[in-house]
Amino acid sequence: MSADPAAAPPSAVPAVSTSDRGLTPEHGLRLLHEMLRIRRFEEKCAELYSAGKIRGFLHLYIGEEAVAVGAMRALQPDDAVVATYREHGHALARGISMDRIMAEMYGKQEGCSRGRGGSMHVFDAHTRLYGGNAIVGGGLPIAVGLALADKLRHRPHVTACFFGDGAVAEGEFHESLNLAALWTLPVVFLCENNLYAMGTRLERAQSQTDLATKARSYRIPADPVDGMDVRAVEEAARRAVDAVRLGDGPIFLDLRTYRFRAHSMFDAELYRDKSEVEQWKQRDPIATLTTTLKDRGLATDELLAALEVAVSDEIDQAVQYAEDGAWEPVDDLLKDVYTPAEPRRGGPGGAA
Ligand SMILES: Cc1ncc(C[n+]2csc(CCOP(=O)(O)OP(=O)(O)O)c2C)c(N)n1
Repeated sequence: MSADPAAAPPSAVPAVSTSDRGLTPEHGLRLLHEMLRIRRFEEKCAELYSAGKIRGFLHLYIGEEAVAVGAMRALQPDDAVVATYREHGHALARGISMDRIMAEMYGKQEGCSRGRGGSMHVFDAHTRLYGGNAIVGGGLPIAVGLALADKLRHRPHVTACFFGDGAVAEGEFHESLNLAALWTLPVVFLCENNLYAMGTRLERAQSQTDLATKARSYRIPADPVDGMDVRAVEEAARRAVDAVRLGDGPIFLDLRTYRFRAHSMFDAELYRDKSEVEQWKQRDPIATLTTTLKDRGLATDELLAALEVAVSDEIDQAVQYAEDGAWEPVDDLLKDVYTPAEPRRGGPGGAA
């Protein structure tokens, strides 16, 4: 693999680094717990996929946990979230129960999308998590629409829009950033820049690989952030969310991260060297935070072991919940597919 600047681990980028700032044990352990829940949940999902319990597509977020966990901490319960098909972590960090997410993975009707969405379409109106979207870039106009609605109704909410670096190649990205800036909409654009769109490396598809520059061309303030450092993400997201809530328009964060696993369960990973993956694993956000907590005497081995046990118990319970769940009855399959027909205005076949 070439030694271009984009290939360097994010220690080379001007990141907001917070690792030496005041970190309480409660806060640190909470961040670690959230990231561990995502990591172990997805490891279990990979296992269940091989066992044929989870079917369809499965895209793992392993390696990128600091982004969802750090960013989600900056949001209020009434804020809106839009994510991609790699969204299990966002759903967990947003507070949707692991039981309902696992049931969704199984396709059971107890799932948060009633089993109709599966891995790529985790949705929960209650927490304002508006998906999960299989279409690359598809979440961006939805986020702009949500923010427009909030603005028109004078609601003080922010929309957090997560998307991958691959989405910047889509027209929707440009249309969305343009309108969000033009109409001063309350959106935080969170680009999960893991350098690859499936097997296509950023610089193979983009003439401008500095994504913040793209955002700035729409007069949107934009910064790169170390996406492997959960505290840096949290701090950058908090600053962005607070500023956006004041009403000055959107902000863009280029979160430099890396996925440790394949793009999906069908990917031989012929486009990147194992050594590159290993290099990024040195910056594993979970290992990094664990070391910080231990070095500063904020967590003991016993405490960390107890955290693992708690996560493992939660996963066991979620799997049981999904196993015990029900399939949607065949008679209901067309329910909610179409809206009920309304009588035509102007009589049969008449014009409106
Ligand atoms: C509009 C559209 N084009 C192509 C695809 C096929 N596709 C699925 S995932 C993907 C790569 C997207 O990469 P990125 O946005 O960087 O997100 P990541 O998978 O790295 O999280 C592509 C091209 C799609 N789902 N939607």
